[in-house]
Amino acid sequence: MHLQEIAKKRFGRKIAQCTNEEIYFSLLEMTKEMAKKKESNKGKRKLYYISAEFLIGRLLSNNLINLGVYDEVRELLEKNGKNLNEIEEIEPEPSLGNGGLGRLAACFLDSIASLGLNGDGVGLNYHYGLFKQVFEKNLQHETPNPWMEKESWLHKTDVSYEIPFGGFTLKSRLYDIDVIGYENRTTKLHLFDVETVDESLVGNGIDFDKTNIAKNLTLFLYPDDSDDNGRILRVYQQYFMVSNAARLILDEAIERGSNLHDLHEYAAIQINDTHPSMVIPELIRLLQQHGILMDEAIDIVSRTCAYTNHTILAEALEKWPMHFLEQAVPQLLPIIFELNNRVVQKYSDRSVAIIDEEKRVHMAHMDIHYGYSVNGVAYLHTEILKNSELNNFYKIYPEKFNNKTNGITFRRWLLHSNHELAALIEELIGPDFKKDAAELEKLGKFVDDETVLKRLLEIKTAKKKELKEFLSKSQNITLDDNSIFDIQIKRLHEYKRQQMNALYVIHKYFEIKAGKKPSHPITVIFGAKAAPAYVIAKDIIHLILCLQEVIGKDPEVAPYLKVVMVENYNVTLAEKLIPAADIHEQISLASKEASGTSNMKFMLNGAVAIGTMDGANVEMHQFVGDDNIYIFGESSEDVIAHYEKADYVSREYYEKDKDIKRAIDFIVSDTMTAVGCKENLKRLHDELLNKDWFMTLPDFKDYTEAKERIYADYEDRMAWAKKMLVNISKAGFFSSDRTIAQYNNEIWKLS
Ligand code: 26Q
Repeated sequence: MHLQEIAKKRFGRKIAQCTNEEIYFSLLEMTKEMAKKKESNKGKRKLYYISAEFLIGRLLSNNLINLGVYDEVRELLEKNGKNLNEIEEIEPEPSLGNGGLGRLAACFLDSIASLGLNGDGVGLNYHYGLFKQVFEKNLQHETPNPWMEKESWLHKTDVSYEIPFGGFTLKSRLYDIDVIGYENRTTKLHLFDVETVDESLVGNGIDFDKTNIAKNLTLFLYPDDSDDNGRILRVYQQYFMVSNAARLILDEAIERGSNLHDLHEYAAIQINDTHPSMVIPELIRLLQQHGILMDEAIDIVSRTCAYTNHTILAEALEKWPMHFLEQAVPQLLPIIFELNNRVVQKYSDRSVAIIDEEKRVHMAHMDIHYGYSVNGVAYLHTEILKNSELNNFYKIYPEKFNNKTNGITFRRWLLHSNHELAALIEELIGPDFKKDAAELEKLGKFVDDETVLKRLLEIKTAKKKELKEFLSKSQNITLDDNSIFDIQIKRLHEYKRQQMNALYVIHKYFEIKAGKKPSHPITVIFGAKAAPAYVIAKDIIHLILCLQEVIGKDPEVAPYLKVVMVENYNVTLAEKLIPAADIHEQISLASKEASGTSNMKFMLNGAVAIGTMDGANVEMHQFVGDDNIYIFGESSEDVIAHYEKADYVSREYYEKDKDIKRAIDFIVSDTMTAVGCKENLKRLHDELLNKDWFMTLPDFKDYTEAKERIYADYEDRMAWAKKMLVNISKAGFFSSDRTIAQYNNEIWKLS
């Protein structure tokens, strides 16, 4: 290691005399150099994971861990009076994703590199990424997040293409980030950018001129998690991404010996949700330009592309109005028409057409007809796709459908975020779990070992204290580390039902006022960004922030119950919150959460879930059994039946259940309107009373009972520690190394 030489050369000083910032830049340079020396896989068939989002988080510590030099660096710095944790804090977090889908793509790259597979990621280099969230007067506001600094993990390359749009072309530029695998090779994250982008276009908050495509194309990530507020700018972004990706794929294939007729032997393309779906017609267009006829071009592309679905919310399945495509990418229209004609001629069922009667193009339909694989992201999710949501397609192509339950990288979510727990595990079962997550099962033999259980509890307490200190310094939040940390962190969406958790808080507030004090104080922690245009989601944030203030100021309740909403929830905060959690909330309306991935991170860190039978919770439940997860609520079958029969009336629950009425009415009480905005609170009150589309009220009673059970069980510390241990020992299945090995064996078949 030559950190000292780099520091000397760059700053003319010894490490001990450098500022933390100077050390950070020296480490950046050192890591980048070490990455360059690592080999990447040069096999024949190469994977291109195309995704509009790669929520990679900070990279320094993970890279040091994966290079195997973390401890060495930490010790060297310590000897020189420096602290690596403080240096980590200097790195800005690239916010190139909204939530689960983007973070999954980042975990997948880590696993692809660590398993030494031949595969790269391809996406866009958003200058401001996702907005930064600021709270003012208990409301969310959005500001830009300028994460790119003069010196960062990005390498400028000499790859550049002319990308044609309706009426103009844009010149692209490729930037690469090295993805360093664990003790293995590297791959690349390719991020395309436009040379003409102009950051001064951004005015108030995150407002900017939406029409100036040359200047705005890669300014922001579309800040929308699953509500279809699609705008034409997003079409421009998507086409820019896939046209660049397609050129890169063809260039690389040709360079490695392909004659393009055999493209599928050189490339596998994974389409991450429908955001990159235009790669299908674009590749066909480019193959035609290389002299390949339509029939064959379609055949080649269909052997190359595979599609992953991440949602069953109908409103989130992208359908672009034809006139958007006509304006932005007219060159694709003849191809999309042809693809649709072939479908319509073959199948009389209109529901499987690509273009519908309202002249909207259904991107997922194109993927399913012209891709060779369609996968869901958890067992239940895939079953719902096959049996209801995409049943008409499943009937045509049963062989294309398969499940790939999501996973997370244990490097970031255990080795990095919880060194203490990783060290204990290593002491108990040796180091093999770092490469083979299934090894965690071996922890099972310690379930009755009191010394081990006590150490688990000590580590949890230490992580709670660490979080307390961090939030106190960074957000001026005071936590009681003797309280139960009950955490819900994820994008704000009605189907994820943060509002149900908030209603429970109100319920508990009344119970405490009535003298029913919990044995342990409870801290309910939220972290969530709402899409700027998603009004009800923002109202729910407002409700939570108002509750935080009301309860915080109430001397009767505050010693027993605290609500905290952390500002600007992101990957870095998740890394600090998850290891500190006692309880995690996975309370989506059954059938709506495709998988969830924070559930896996919490489990791995020894937190216990309260959740519905939804997404990957179903598999977690199967692994840990009834004693180690708190399941409540209606089943996905019942929920789907309610929607089919349209028989749910929220007001009936409000009228017949006194607890529900009391909690809902509190939202518009004088106590609340004294700290909040009456209009917002009233709108949310009306929504719950008259609509409640995601059925919080039918599950409320069951949820309350499950909460009481889980809090009561927390009191028996040894029994609780046993639950923690069982959760950790069963988390191995949720390693993204397992997920990626399955993608490779069953879909990509890389050579
Ligand atoms: C769609 C249309 C227009 C604009 C934006 C969008 C859009 C943007 C982001 C649609 C969806 C997303 C993100 C979806 C997402 O994060 N889904 C989550 O994916 C995770 C990984 O598979 C799952 O664990 C979660 O259950 C799922 O919600």
